[in-house]
Amino acid sequence: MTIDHAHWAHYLLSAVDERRDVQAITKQVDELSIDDAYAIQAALLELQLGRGDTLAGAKLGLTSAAKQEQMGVDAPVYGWVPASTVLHDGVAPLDELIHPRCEPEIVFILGEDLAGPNVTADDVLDATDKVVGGIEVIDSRYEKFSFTLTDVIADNTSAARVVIGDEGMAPRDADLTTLGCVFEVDGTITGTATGAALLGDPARCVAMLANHLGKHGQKLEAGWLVMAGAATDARPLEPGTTAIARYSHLGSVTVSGKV
Ligand code: OOG
Ligand code: MG
Repeated sequence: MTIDHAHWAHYLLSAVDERRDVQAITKQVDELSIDDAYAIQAALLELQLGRGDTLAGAKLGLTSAAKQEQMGVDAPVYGWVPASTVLHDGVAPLDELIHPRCEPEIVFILGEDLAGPNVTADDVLDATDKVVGGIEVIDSRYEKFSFTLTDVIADNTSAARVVIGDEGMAPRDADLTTLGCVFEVDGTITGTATGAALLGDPARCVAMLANHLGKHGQKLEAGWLVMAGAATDARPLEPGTTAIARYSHLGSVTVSGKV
């Protein structure tokens, strides 16, 4: 069966615009390949850029055992970060979101382009200007926040909003594998992790993303932010919820949910 990429991109964008969850694509087609899923994701990004958005960066998802187990998907995924999704005040507009969740992120701010193939973790550190803490707000467009690998790829890996911390460090100022994070939601610690939870090394995750983009003739660009993926599971972001990610070396980042 031929998959109509533009159709499914419009389907997902209207779910965002109308703030409603929709049935997973794989419940409606016989087969959705990984290539088709990335083609839908690309068509969705084109629609967003066509509305005047720009690209602020890129992201990985499902790079930790915690996230893969929570979502029941066993492979990393790659997506885009439109500039309109970067929150500058740490306040997530819940009236624009469907059923958001929040999760801590180690974020690379690139000083140089990174183009695959053969990008290594060391190359990533060389190209990185700083490493900062962040919190991503994810918001699957699918019913019950439930999806298969290819569904979540098509849906730009549930990307919705992101808060970037204003402290940070040079990429080699501390070992990223032992960098610690304590995630606290409304005063309760819901998860703790170190950078090594991200496929052994967050920089390796970013290298995988650069190599993935290289296969499509694309690259990570200087000035972009790149999220390596959450190291703990995600938690609901509800009205009045405040989540804090406290990092060793990277300071703290806060997001709160507001209607
Ligand atoms: C998919 C997005 C995963 C991460 O950091 O693992 C992600 C999801 O869990 O909805 O952004
Ligand atoms: Mg994430």
